[in-house]
Amino acid sequence: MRLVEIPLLSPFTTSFGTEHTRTALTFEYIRDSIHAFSECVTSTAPLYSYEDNSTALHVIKRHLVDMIKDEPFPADFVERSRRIKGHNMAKAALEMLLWDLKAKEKGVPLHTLFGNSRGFAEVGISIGMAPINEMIPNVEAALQRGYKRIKVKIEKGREYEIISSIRNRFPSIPLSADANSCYRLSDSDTLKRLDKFDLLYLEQPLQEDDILDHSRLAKLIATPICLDESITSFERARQALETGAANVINIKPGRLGGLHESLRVIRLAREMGAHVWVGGMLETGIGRSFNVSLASNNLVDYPGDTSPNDKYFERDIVLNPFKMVNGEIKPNTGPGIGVEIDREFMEERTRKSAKIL
Ligand code: OSB
Ligand code: MG
Repeated sequence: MRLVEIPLLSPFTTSFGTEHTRTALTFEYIRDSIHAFSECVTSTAPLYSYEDNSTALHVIKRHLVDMIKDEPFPADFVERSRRIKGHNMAKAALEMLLWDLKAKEKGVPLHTLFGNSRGFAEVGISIGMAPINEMIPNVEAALQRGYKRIKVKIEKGREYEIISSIRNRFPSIPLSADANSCYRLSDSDTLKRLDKFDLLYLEQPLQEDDILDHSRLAKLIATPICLDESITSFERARQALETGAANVINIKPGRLGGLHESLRVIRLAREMGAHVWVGGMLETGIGRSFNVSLASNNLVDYPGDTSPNDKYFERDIVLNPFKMVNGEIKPNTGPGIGVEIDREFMEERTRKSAKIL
């Protein structure tokens, strides 16, 4: 285990706060000549969900790490760890470590293990909040770089200003907004005023645990609803889709406890006529590579938040960052997640490390 701290190129502001650095809990599993890696998507504070780096490390060390001693398949680890309640991000860190291990054992790139690979991911951008005279040039620059969809963060009180300004300046771009759960059902009139801006979807308007009110909101506004924070399992996804709370799902393997559950949700959503895309949590090159592999799956039908590494960091802990060409990123060709670790930089940015198995 290593806790690495990498400065973000620019601060990232959402309705729950501003991030200046990515403090990532990373894992390396070594057996013979194989080195498998993973990254936990938690951060220093429980602002996106209840987990943070400390709770994740605690749960991993105390309750989960022994379950990977015999190198189970990811699906078996998911079964074993089910009796530990919640803590999906902690579980996902080990589940993904096992996926990388299995792919490296076979000597194949991770995305090929999922079946149905398109060979590339379609890429959109998530733009943080800032004064509107900074957000407009950020959108412009993203369009010039070839991003296929622009998502902007909004918060209560600024939604109309942000969306109307961007829509007026760019009348026909694929545009969405992410509220990170800052509204209540009683704000439906405020959200209804966004109907005329033809957003692809409004992401996570209401509380994380509120499928019921999302299904009510969906009937009150014309903009489709995409759920992120709320979708913590296959069953939650089924409930959201059955009740009409969402018809778009942001798939984050960390939030769902791993890639196995993510693939199940992707299949379910598409069978039920909904749309899916792969999100991000400001991951370093390690976590990013898992996301790009998953986003390359043919069933993923909307562009995701898997930007190239240089959107986030001046220098990342990998030597082979992703390049975006025409709004597309290809998964690495090496075995597993295919990242080459920048050992020197990783060492320099390590704040804490320990052998935990
Ligand atoms: O809600 O999708 C989100 C980042 C951190 C936590 C939550 C979210 C995000 C993003 C950025 O939107 C996605 C990315 O570029 O990694
Ligand atoms: Mg989101």
